[in-house]
Amino acid sequence: MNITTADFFCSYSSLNGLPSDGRPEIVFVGRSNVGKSSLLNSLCARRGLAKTSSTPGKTRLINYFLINDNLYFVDLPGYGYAKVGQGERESWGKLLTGYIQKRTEIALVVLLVDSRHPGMASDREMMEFLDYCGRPFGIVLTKWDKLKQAEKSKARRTIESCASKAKFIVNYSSLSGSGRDGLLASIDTFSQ
Ligand SMILES: Nc1nc2c(ncn2[C@@H]2O[C@H](COP(=O)(O)OP(=O)(O)OP(=O)(O)O)[C@@H](O)[C@H]2O)c(=O)[nH]1
Ligand SMILES: [Mg+2]
Repeated sequence: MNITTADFFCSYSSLNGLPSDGRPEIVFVGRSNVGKSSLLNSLCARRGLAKTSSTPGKTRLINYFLINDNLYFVDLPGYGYAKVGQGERESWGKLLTGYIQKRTEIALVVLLVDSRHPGMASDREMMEFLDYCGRPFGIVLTKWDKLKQAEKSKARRTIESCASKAKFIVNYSSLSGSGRDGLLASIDTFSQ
């Protein structure tokens, strides 16, 4: 898949009013600060398209990006951020699970897992939930550039042992763009 155009489309704070044009949606989910927005910018080769931050909890809305005029990349708020209040966390949780459960346009969920902490309970729960909802999902191990060689092998073994339902597992560095071609090819397969 070759991305020729990538534009911010719209942000939504609820499931009401999401686009109804039937374009397939590729959704990026994962813990807060795992690198979802950075991955999106790296894939689209557009720095600053999605807002990133070293502080968790940056993305607070459902953000739609129109890709090549024929599909959407969707950037979601992260889960597992302890510092937001309980009420806010619950409302994000409901938005996230409601979106994944109800949105029939979802063609693929890309679940981002921090390669330094593979196999966390919250990520395993998300995999179970995606499977329960019948959503095809693949895994991206983020921040791959931060790992030493021995850690890389260990991270792969750990994620492979707990992600048997994943359609693919890609090691990714948004800094260098390594993993980009492989991930774009996988996305292509699911967005037809
Ligand atoms: N070294 C390295 N840093 C990364 C990579 N991807 C993301 N980061 C950094 O991780 C931090 C969080 O990145 P974001 O893309 O904002 O994470 P997010 O998942 O969108 O976070 P929320 O919107 O808060 O849920 C930023 O400081 C990024 O620069 C990567 O591949 N390598
Ligand atoms: Mg974000």
